[in-house]
Amino acid sequence: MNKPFVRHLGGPIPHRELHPLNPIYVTRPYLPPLEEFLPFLEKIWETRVLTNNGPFHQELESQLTGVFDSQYVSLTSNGMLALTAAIDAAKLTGEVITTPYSFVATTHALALQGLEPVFVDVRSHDLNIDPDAIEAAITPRTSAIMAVHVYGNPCAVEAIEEIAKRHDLIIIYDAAHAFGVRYKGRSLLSYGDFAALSFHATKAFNTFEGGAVVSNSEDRKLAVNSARNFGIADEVNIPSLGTNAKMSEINAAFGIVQLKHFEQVRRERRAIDTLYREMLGGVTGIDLIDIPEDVEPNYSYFPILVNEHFPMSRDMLYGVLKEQNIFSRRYFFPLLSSLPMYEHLPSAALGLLPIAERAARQVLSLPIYPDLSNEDQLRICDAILMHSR
Ligand code: T4K
Repeated sequence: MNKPFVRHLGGPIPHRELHPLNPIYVTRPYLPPLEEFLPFLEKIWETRVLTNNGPFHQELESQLTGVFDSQYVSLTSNGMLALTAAIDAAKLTGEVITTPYSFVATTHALALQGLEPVFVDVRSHDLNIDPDAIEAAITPRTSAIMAVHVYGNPCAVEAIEEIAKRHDLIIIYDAAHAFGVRYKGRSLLSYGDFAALSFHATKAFNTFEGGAVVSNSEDRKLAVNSARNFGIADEVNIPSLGTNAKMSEINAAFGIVQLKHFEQVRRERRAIDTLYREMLGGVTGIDLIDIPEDVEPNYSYFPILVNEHFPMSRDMLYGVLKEQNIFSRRYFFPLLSSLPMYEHLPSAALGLLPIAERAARQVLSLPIYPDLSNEDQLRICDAILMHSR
């Protein structure tokens, strides 16, 4: 028998041409009141400083040092180039141990720099890279560990640090999902040699497009700054290769405004996370990822795992939701190790990464964003509960 579900759509449904119910996307970017941003635009028009380490860029970098508990913050134009600049600054060679369970940017950033990703499995309780599997994959060619704080949940940072120390490896965290996350009272971004963030429109903190690298020393920050600015040292000295990964003044100014709203955004996301947990926790066939007690999350994603005890497959549920104009996403499917450019790697062989393979088959990320209405959230839960046992 179906579980009881909440009926919330009383009254006439407004006429729409394409679909009777409004579309609900996996996320919608938070935008601050436009009038807060306009004075920043006026200032840019006045000074004509558009990019190249301008005043808003410097201001946002400085404000973020407080948020990230690190003095060494370098803004970038997006998360992919934050990863690239970190890899470049770390001067990696050979093999890098990484997770197959992430967005494609993680592995592409390595491969595009001529590095060989070595995939290892994840832990079942948080889908982050398994430290025991890292240790087993180290070879004389390994130069680094590229771990991902998936959905903003902290990796096993202490264990990873201990392994890296023992084997003299660099740690780069892909922290694209981890803006504002705190672990044991400290910013999660302050762990590792480098942490690369994304400020993309779909993230908990957005600057339209944008990103940052947090490093753990002045030298590393300078190396990142050089990597994001063509490898230029000064007007006549260009000692290294580099790309253009600079953040513009418009994006930086927008970030300054957004930062004022971040705690409010976090609170609104938390309320949505709480309601999902109340309504979907305990449903047969659906597993949730628990938030550990020593973590202050940013609630940027709400993944559910649809296991074999649910009456329909994950893909069927995805389709059912879509028919009701609810656009969940399969973050992260397909598994990166199954992509055509990686499937030939020895570490990518089918069956070697069982936990990640299973998660990629089961995961569905549900809509979560500050102005997701209560009514819409109940509509999503109803649509799922209607099909549960
Ligand atoms: N590492 C990790 C672990 C990452 O997850 C990402 C990015 C990166 C690195 C690289 O960071 P960036 O270089 O992107 O800064 C999205 C994002 O484009 C991507 O940033 C993100 N991860 C990834 C997980 O998700 P798509 O292709 O799923 O996005 P899209 O365009 O389908 O957007 C999803 C929904 O969001 C739409 O259905 C509607 C809504 N949306 C989206 C955009 C862009 C809006 O309402 N407004 C918008 O402007 O990849």
